[in-house]
Amino acid sequence: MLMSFRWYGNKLDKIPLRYIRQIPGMRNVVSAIYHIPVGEVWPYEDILVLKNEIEAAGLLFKTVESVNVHEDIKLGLPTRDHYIANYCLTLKNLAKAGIEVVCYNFMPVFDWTRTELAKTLPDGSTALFYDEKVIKGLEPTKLVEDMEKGSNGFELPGWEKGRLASIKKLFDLYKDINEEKLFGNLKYFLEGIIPTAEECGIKMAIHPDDPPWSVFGLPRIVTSKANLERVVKLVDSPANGLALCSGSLGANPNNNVPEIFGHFAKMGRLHFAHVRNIKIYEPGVFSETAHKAEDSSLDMYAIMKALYEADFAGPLRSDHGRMIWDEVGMPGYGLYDRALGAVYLYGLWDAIDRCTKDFSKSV
Ligand code: DNO
Repeated sequence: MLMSFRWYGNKLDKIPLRYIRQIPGMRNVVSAIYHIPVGEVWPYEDILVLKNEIEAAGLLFKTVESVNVHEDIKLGLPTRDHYIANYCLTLKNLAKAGIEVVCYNFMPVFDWTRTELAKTLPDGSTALFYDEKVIKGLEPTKLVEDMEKGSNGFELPGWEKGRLASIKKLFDLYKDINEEKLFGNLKYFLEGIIPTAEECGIKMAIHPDDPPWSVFGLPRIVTSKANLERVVKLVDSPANGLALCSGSLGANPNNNVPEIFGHFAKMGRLHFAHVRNIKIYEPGVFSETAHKAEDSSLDMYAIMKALYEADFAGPLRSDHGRMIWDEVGMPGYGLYDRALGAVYLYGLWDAIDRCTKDFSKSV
């Protein structure tokens, strides 16, 4: 397991790399090139500048999150071939710079969705919160406004201004796209990029939909074990893998998160793990929480054990954290709680490792 931390680069992120380096056990940075619009090729030189900066801080840069997929690809428009060709060029440039895993998602229009960015929890910390009832009564454009207002002045990942400017037009275009069509468009995309990924040694990792159900009537397909199984078989190659996210999948209590992590890790298709906890209050209503089981709905120990038992060697990052200790940061992506989260996960991993090894020595 390669303990990792997401960083938005020196322009968008206010956390210095040297702080990240001081988190015990932290080795790898997950980042991206943010100034290139979705669909355009990431220049090799820009990737190299980022890599050099990260390496100069004593960290590795092996994982990219995300190379976003142009909406025309998800919609299956004729222009998709151009964007797929560009995507392949970006993958080649990333591979040349030593990147091993590329995360992406296939959610129409919106990336992750929340109805509140700073819900106060009983201990006074704030966390991201989702309430399906609120979504039902909301115009999508109002949600975009609310996300922007609550962002503490940061540009939220997946909620970049340019991408959401033409939201009304996008909703019209998606009218005829149901889940089956979206699966077809994902297959077409994978058929276009996986040969390049194989050739240059990149492992593609699709992120589950967050939350894992349809939002505003838009189709969402990366939602359950059965659908994940279908995704990895669309193009049956080890390069076509998953970035499983416990908080995204776990928002649906029918998803057995440790079992799903273990299953795909053993299959060799889990290329990236996002591990965080959530608390489900009622169906479709959840907030993000600290990792301890008594505060939340998911079992971090069971998830880490499933990864350990599958010999998971890929990058793993703590995910959205709460805002604690008066930190003012990008919602979900402050320093303190994500650092606590990473160390909690590392502690579990070490304890599982020690128990396993000490036990095997004593028999
Ligand atoms: C949000 C993240 C997502 C994720 C993308 C992957 O905080 O989990 O934006 O990076 O969906 O492409």
